Amino acid sequence: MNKKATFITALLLVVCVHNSSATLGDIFAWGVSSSAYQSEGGWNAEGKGESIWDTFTHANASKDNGDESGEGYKRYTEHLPHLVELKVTHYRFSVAWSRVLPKGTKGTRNNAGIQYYKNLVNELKSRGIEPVVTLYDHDLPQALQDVGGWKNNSIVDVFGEYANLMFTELGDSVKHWVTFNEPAKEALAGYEDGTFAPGLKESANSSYEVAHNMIRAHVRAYRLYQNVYKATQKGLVGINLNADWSTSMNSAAQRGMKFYTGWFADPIFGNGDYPAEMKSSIGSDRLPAFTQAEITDNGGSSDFFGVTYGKTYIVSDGSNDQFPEYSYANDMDITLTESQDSVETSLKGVLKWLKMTYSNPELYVFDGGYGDCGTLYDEDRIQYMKKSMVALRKSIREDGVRVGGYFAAQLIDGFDWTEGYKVKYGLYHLELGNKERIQKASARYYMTLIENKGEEFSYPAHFVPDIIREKDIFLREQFPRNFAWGAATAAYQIEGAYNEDGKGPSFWDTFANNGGLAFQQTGNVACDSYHQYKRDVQMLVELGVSHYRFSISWSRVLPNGRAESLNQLGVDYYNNLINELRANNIVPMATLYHWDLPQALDDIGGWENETIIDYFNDYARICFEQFGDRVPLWLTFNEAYVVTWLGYGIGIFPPNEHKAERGVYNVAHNIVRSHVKVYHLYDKQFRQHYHGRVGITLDCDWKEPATTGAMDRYAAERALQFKLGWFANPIYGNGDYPAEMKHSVAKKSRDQGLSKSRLPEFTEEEKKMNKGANDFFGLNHYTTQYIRDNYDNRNNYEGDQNLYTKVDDCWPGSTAGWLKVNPWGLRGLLRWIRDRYNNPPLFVTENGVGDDGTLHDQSRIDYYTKYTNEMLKAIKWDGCNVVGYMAWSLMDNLEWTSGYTVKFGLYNVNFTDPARTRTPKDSARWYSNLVRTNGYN
Ligand code: GBE
Repeated sequence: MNKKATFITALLLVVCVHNSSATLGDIFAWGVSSSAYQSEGGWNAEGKGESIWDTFTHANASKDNGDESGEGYKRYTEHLPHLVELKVTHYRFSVAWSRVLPKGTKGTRNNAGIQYYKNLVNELKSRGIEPVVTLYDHDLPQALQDVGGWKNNSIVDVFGEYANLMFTELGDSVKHWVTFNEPAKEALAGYEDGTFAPGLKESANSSYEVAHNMIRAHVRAYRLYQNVYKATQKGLVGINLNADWSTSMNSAAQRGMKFYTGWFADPIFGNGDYPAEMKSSIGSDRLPAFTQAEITDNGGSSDFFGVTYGKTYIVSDGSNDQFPEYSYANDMDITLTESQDSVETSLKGVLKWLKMTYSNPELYVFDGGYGDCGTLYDEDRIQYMKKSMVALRKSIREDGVRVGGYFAAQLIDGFDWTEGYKVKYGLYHLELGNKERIQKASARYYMTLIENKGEEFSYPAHFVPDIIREKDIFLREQFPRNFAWGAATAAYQIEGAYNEDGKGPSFWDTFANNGGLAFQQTGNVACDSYHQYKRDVQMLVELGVSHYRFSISWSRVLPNGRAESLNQLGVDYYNNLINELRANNIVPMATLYHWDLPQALDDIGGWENETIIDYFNDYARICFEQFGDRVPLWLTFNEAYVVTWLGYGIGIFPPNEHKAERGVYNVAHNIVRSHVKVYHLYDKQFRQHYHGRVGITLDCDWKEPATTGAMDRYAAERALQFKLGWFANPIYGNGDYPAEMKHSVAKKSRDQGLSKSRLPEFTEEEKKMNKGANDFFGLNHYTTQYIRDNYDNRNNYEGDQNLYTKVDDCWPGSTAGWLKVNPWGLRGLLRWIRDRYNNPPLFVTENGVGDDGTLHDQSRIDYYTKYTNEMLKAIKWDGCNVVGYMAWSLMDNLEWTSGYTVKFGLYNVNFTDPARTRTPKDSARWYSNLVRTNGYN
């Protein structure tokens, strides 16, 4: 090897070593961004003047506005813990010009507004966080707009005065200034297509004028700082520009880069003038010209290059007359289609292009942000940030780009300019009602990223729980052989014949006939299944299911609820139904109590009166005697929680009692004891003859902690214990109420000054009887909520839990207001039951979704597909002992207080037709296929 070659090798080595050893941590500012109009609210608080965004949003009352937004103005100190938690080194916020100068000009100073930003800066500094202050983020004072805004040349002076004020007031503490945020966006959206304030639909001519003055205003502020403040304050002044990328850098793409980014960047970072591509295409009559002095002044008028990177496009030359005359698109003359390339490509491409085009400026990377519907477990945003990091590392190490900092967008969900509150960008969720902030998974990712100084790290489970991470995997496997597929109904919802053949009234008959249901509807006829049970069974045959879950109407069998009133015609009805099922090889699963208490028993106190335990036992005995030879699966109760809480707590269901403090606990106590007694009755007297099995159906939504923090995890556990464990822990657990529940109610009771807990106690004997009083677990499941720890000062069943409950903004709704679609919740709940109750054999006894009854019910097919697939994951991956699944419901029916307005059926029922004709929906065909194939191939 000759000397020269060695020298070159050594040189290369030095260069390589230098690049690969560049650690992101050494050189990085790690920040997060926000912007005034998007987050401050307080739009007219303490002397703030109106901005063009106030005017623009107020012009259309039906649109969202930033009036209150996250109440950042009032609650800015609440940002601080988030910033500290993230361990950001820098926080970038923008000043609302009209908050410090209400009418924009220096004579209109508002001390309260100035003080607000001073306080914010001081609070940041005291926590070691450097402020990065943007002077202008789209919110021009309206008073300035009234005299022409950015089109009036005098705005350059006025902006200079505003900048001067901010440098004077805050400059001692602020080392990074950004004059403008994304000016190209405003020039185009505000003046040509009108989607941004001031909402003008003029032409590109206006956009060019506006941009011209923005550039001059930037230069004015920059030079002012250099001349007056730099020596003492020693800060940096830059600008933040947009940049998109294209899949290949052909001449059209190059023109596109110059039109969008170069428009501002060539004057400020390049030769001081507009790009040649723009000048030649637009022409001097439409593109304003800089004077020679301005060109000189423009060049080099920025200490750093802030860039908001966007998307990657496939770019080609535009075709003739594709765009309107005098439009920016026509001037630029390119055709864009969005490419599937990831942000990794766009960011790396953009940074390298900026380096090459503008002589290697120091770049501040302002994440464009990832907009979504606002889920708390925002894995997609994490993936987006992760890819950005890959690009950043490569840009620094392979392309030698100088990066001074990375800023995630945004700190908190807020007002998105064009999308209002529909699209969210925050690392922290903003609860629109109470303005609470909730840490999202992306915040956990970002704080870990900062901790690792931008290096790759393995992805800990605590960012996003595995059930959520695996939600988009579709499992193509079979259900176990002999898996029980069925459909479910309930007596009051389908039978009708409410006073026929000797049937006595239940308290739902009374409630409905007193006008308690929507539109004064009743179950008097319902689906007329009392007369059409053969058609019902035919539908089950069409579906190909092996099981039918129906309920027995207590007051049809025992009109006054008591054994003495046995009604043979009622017994005959169920015999007929059961025989018809058996004749068609369908296994009957009978629920003894699906909410329809005989009115006569309600008259003596219903479930509050413990004599009910014996009445229920007599009723159960009669059912076992009459039907037990042909019914192998029994459920004592449907949804003990609903019977208790809706009937006796919030009183929206009969008997409409409001006894949330104590009564509900007694009702639940009687229900558990009723179930246990009936279980032992069957066990002792019927099992040896009939070999059937007895369980109870409990309903529970999944309760996901809103964050993975310990307090929220305890809170979610508490929520599950209070709702499901209340009944399940005695029957499937240790025989007693859950420890969490006993503790919590006892404490609240003590705080209230009571000598004894409001929660009743089981005797030791009862606990022994409770424990194991089941042959299987019946679970109704529909939806999910997030849970946060939150002190609740009410002394009642809800207050005892100390929770804050919310749903995810991304979960689709349904016609049932309470039912948000969240399939992975089922898997979470099945695993929880597996862990808490020793993996009992479990039937999902109800699951389904409500709509308006359409025959083409794709949303129901989607719901069933995803929920059953999560159930399959629970079986295959988690070992949950799920043995069957009953779709709710076989047919549209009386949806309790909602009447016939919400439809859950696989079959449509025509309720205006006296014949109550049933028609299969698309979901019925879909379900029969699932049942036939027993899984997903
Ligand atoms: C089941 O309950 C029932 O067992 C079944 O009979 C019913 O048809 C099916 O779900 C569909 O709802 O004012 O709208 O918020 C909420 C599921 C009422 C649990 C809805 C009662 C959920 C309990 C009243 N809830 N339901 S509101």
